[in-house]
Amino acid sequence: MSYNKKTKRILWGGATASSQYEGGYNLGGKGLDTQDCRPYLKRTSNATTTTRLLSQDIIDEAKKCKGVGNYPFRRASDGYHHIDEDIALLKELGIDIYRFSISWARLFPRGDEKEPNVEGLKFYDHVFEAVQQAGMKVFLTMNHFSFPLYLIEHYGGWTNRKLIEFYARYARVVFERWGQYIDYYLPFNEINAGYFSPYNGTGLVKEKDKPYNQSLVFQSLHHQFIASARTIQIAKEIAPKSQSGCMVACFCYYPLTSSPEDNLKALRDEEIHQWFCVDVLSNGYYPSYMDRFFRENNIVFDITDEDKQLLKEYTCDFVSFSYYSSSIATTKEDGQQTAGNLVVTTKNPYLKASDWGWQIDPVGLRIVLNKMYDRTHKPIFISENGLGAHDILEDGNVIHDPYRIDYLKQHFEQIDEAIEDGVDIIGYIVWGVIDIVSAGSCEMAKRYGVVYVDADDDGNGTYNRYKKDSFDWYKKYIAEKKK
Ligand code: BGP
Repeated sequence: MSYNKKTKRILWGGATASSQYEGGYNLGGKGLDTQDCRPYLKRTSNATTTTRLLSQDIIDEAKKCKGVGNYPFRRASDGYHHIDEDIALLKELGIDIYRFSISWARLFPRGDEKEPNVEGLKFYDHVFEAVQQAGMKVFLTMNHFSFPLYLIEHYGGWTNRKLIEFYARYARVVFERWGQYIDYYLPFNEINAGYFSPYNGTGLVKEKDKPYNQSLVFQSLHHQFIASARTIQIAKEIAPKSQSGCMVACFCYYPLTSSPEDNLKALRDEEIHQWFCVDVLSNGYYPSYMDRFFRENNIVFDITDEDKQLLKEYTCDFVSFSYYSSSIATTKEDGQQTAGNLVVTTKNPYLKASDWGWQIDPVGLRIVLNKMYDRTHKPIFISENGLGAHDILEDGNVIHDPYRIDYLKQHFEQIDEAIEDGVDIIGYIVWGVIDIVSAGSCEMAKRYGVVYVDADDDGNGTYNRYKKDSFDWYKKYIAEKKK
């Protein structure tokens, strides 16, 4: 029998997230949200961590600042004022699908209102219509790392079960108003961030100088699981054609050595950091390996019978993940450390790293795709991937970014391999298709886009948009794939 390469056509896309892209933090009636309180700190060894672990005193300080000040998410890429121009650029790029998120605080400024903010509705009416007119499908992230601050301060955020109903109210508005536009959706971005980056993931505020209370971490996550199931329940009733997904950040753990201990550590790290949330949301119940983890770490939280029923009944249609780099697991803590997506890991001598120390590993993408498909047997969306790098705007407003083209090319080759392996892939979405503020470090200098935004870390610049070399490359690549 001759062997033919499979030629499955997948969707090609680009993504932004409201808090990192929109700005307009106090325009159109938007309420202050959790990301509006994260200050920009010049990068030192631990600056990234400091801006991701917020305690009430940092939030109080942020609330005193009435302008944009040192809070980059408040202006972000000024998408609020550039939306038409940006969608026109995405259309020119030729992507099939645009992933973006709605700011919860733009629709419900406090989060607990009965009725949404009309100006917020109008803003997103415009976005959905413009995306449709540009001929792109919609991949909606309903919540991408930003929560109305009022909910955090007055209800204790996701530690409080009431958030599920506030979220369900928000979800109902979204699907009643825009359900006909939504092809794919995620109730939450990288839901596993609630475990390893609680302020981003669930808006959990840290007690000053103390570690997070792990019972509250998992209670918050559990409430988001139930909010996900409620969202699917609502969407199935109002917009049954929209496909529901769950999304996690994937780290692809390798054991540092062939020792059984390192292998066991890799298994456990991958289960707890990466697979736990996928297992809950795609199977509809908590995996047994978590029982021991909860017991041994004295983690206790509340799960009702009704919760169990909802989880079981409303599992996701597809699974998805972000993937930037792979990680190392070891029982010995003496390896050299390097950064990864919201986590720190041991250096892998076989890999090069990005300007930010994230280890570049295209084969890891193929491994994650295979493992996730073997595990869930559900279609997969690669909802985030890309390279954060320093780009230089040269005379004539050109940006030469061969490193980004290389990164994308190598990862795309591995997608083809995974399709050959038999993995059912729906699509691929390049992260931060237009330069946006970094979710990890609050920097503008960490750029992912194929479109450059002329702004720096301090908010100086014209905010004009310029196409990078990678824009033309990605455009050509997609056009080829469409043939
Ligand atoms: C993921 C987030 C994105 C994002 C990306 C890159 O965690 O879903 O919001 O920004 O990682 O991370 P960073 O911005 O820290 O480089």
